[in-house]
Amino acid sequence: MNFTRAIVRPPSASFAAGLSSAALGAPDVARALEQHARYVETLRACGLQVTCLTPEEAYPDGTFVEDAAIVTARGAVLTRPGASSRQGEVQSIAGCVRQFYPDAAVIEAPGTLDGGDVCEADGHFLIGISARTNAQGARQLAGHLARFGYTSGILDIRTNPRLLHLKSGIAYLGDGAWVADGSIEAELRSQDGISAREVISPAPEEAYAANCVRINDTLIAAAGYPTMSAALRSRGCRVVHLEVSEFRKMDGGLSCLSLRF
Ligand code: CIR
Repeated sequence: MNFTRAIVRPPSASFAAGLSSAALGAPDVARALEQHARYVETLRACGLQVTCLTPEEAYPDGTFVEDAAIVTARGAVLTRPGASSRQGEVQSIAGCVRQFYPDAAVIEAPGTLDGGDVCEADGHFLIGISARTNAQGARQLAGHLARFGYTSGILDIRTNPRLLHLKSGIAYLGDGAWVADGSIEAELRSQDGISAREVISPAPEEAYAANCVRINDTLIAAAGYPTMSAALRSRGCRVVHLEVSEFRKMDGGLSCLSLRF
């Protein structure tokens, strides 16, 4: 998909009160705002028109906008995040999503779904069942995607302690190339409906760098993971590295910070 737009929301003053299992200490909100500003500049430099929502103190995790909606070339779905503290984020972003997708579908209770568990590869969607996304949510999303004319497949990552979300461990780079954490590579390769002709697997100490984002001809990757950077660069595509240390402290990464469409 060629992206022309993105939706983002800078972190709010309450950012440090969000959910985290990272045990890396509290994030510095001022530094997070700077890192977010560089992220937005990079999206703009990739040619995207960026809609920047107002930070909301009521939702410390609200900067991770990717979890609140699935946006595709053919339609959108507003999610129902698995963490109850995050469910209000959907209402808060719905008006903006509906400006671009007036008919956006919704995930309904008892289904739960986080956008971080959804990875598109050339019109096929991998949906992770995780601590946040349940089977009903995954099934509802698969139904909406089928209506849009897309196919999908489900991966169960509940027993994988390394992954909060599916996209904590995989990223699609295009042309059958993936990044995949070693703990999920075999399962990825065995999925029907995708081509995995090349899989880059980060070294265990660089596992966080698996979460990268392709925006048209540019790959945005986390700064500070040299082996992964070398592997991405060797593919010949343009790679931009961004510091996201403060988002990592809150279990978030590059993909979670935007909705791209
Ligand atoms: C959370 O635990 O929900 C947030 N602190 C981090 C969400 C990161 N989102 C993502 O990976 N898609």
